[in-house]
Amino acid sequence: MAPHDDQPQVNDDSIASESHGKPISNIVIFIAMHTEALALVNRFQLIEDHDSLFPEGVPWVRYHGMYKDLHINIVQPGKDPALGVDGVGTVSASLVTYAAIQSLKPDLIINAGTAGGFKAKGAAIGDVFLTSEVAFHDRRIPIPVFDLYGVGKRQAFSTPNILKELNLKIGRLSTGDSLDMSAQDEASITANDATIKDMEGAAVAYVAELLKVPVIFLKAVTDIVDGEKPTAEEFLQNLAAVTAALDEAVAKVVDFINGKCLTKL
Ligand code: FMC
Repeated sequence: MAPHDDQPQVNDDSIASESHGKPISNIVIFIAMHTEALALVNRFQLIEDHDSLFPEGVPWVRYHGMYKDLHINIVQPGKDPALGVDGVGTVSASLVTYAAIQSLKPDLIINAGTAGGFKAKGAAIGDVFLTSEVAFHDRRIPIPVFDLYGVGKRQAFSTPNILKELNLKIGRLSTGDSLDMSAQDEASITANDATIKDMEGAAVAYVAELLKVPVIFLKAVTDIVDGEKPTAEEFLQNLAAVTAALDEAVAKVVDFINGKCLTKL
């Protein structure tokens, strides 16, 4: 793991500065897949919102409720209307994150989900990573400055105390709209110095930055990208067990957040 990943980042003062001094009261947890969210919905005893804040007819889902002193909202893209599968990927992640921030005005966003991990960078199945930095690996625009726009590197909100107290791993996350990895993706992921790869993180970071809401990422490793097994097979095989590890980690983070202000994370 690169040593710079362990250095606490300085958080952007423009982000929700007015809420830095008071305890966090309202959080949005964006989770792409229903399987990944189910245990958390049950654990926090959240109820599905039927009088939706979202535009009529969209499949987006919100579960909400009070847990200790926190209003918790879990938001999801829901099922694709035509195909009935979870709306994974960057397009729906940005839309749902945007709509959730607009209507719920959260103090903090957590993007929780699964990811592929690179064993060469220290990842193993079931590890839960907190992310220091996110970037895209499939937005190649080889024109000066557009190239940097495409990569879209962004810092996660710095949470040195969560990292220390909860004994999580830390690494950089690279996001693209494919589960598999082309040779070009691989080169970009290496350039991004990423330990894990997913299909939503950098998109959620983009929207959070636009709307000035701090965001953190909790990603549990379902498959080893630089391993022997085919990704899709390994992902499906480990999804249930790894989701349980993700659930534990999110619950610990939520317990840690309760009663604290952003600067204490
Ligand atoms: N590559 C990209 N995404 C994922 C992954 C991998 N090796 N393993 N798990 C994921 C995540 C993505 O973020 C999606 O939400 C879902 O799981 C796979 O469709």
